[in-house]
Amino acid sequence: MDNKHNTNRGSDSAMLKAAAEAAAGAHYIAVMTGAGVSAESGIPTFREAQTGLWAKYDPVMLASYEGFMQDPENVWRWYDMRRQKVREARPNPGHNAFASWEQEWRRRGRTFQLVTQNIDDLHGLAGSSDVIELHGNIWMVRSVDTPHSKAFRLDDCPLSEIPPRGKDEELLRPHVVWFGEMLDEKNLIEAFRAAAECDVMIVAGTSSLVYPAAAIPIMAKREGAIVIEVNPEDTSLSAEADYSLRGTSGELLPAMYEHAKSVAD
Ligand code: BJW
Repeated sequence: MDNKHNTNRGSDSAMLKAAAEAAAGAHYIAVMTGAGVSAESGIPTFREAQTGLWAKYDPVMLASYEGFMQDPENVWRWYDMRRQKVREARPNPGHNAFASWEQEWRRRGRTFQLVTQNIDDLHGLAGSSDVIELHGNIWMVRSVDTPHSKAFRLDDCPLSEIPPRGKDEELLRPHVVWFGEMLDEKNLIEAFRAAAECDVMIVAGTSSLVYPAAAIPIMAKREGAIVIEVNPEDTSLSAEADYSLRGTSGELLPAMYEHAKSVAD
């Protein structure tokens, strides 16, 4: 596909309407979200210079198996803090727009598939019913020692023991994907399938720096989909996207959804 829309970077309402009209014609919309979509719910992102988690904490120590095995208590204290923030958080208008969009597209007999890198479950809480969680879920845990151990939900928040242990006193770890770890194969296949089959992919609130998630919109584009990015900042995807809308997801996604709904046939 050519890059004819690629000069469409910015925040004016004509551009937003053009992107919404492209989405309105889609029989299959796929979505990829990242930490920025939850920023307006009070959850910090990772890579923002002042406020991002990686500005304050070392990713190798907190988001790798090696860091966890070196100091499980330290890693669990960090996850316990984040679990408490997530527990207090509520979905924002960006999450709500995607939930309404899914419902509306299904009502019209069309397909809407949401893929997220977020572990906070806020899309589910907003009402999205079919969410592929590429990097896991902050409420799920599993035994660190037993390969392929079954994950289960741990609601205790704040945690009453750090690090938490299972029934047989085994050490538990968050059921999330750390650097150097494989993503769940079934989730990854489904996400790439959505990229191959969709007509439009909306990419919101991600720096598009972390792989393999960042390859999913690129694949959608190569397979002929129109890619719409929503982000206040330029990212490594912006040059590839057909429309790169500058603004927050809480502000732009409801407006884009409302316009797409009003013009969809
Ligand atoms: C707003 C906003 C508002 C703000 N509205 N927007 C190929 C090439 C290069 C490297 C690799 C590669 N393949 C693998 C790698 C290595 C690595 C990787 O990608 N490293 C890069 C950093 C270079 N990948 C992996 O290790 C992955 N595993 C893997 O590939 O396995 C195979 C393998 C194994 C062994 C060897 C080799 C290969 C696993 C990656 C797991 C990532 N895990 C984390 C932690 C999850 C658990 C947790 O949360 O605790 O996932 S790291 C962190 O980054 C988290 C996020 O999901 C992920 C992405 O971040 P995201 O969502 O994009 O957030 P930010 O902060 O980066 O961006 C926020 C954006 O929002 C910004 O753009 C803002 O502007 C915007 N924003 N407010 C809208 N209101």
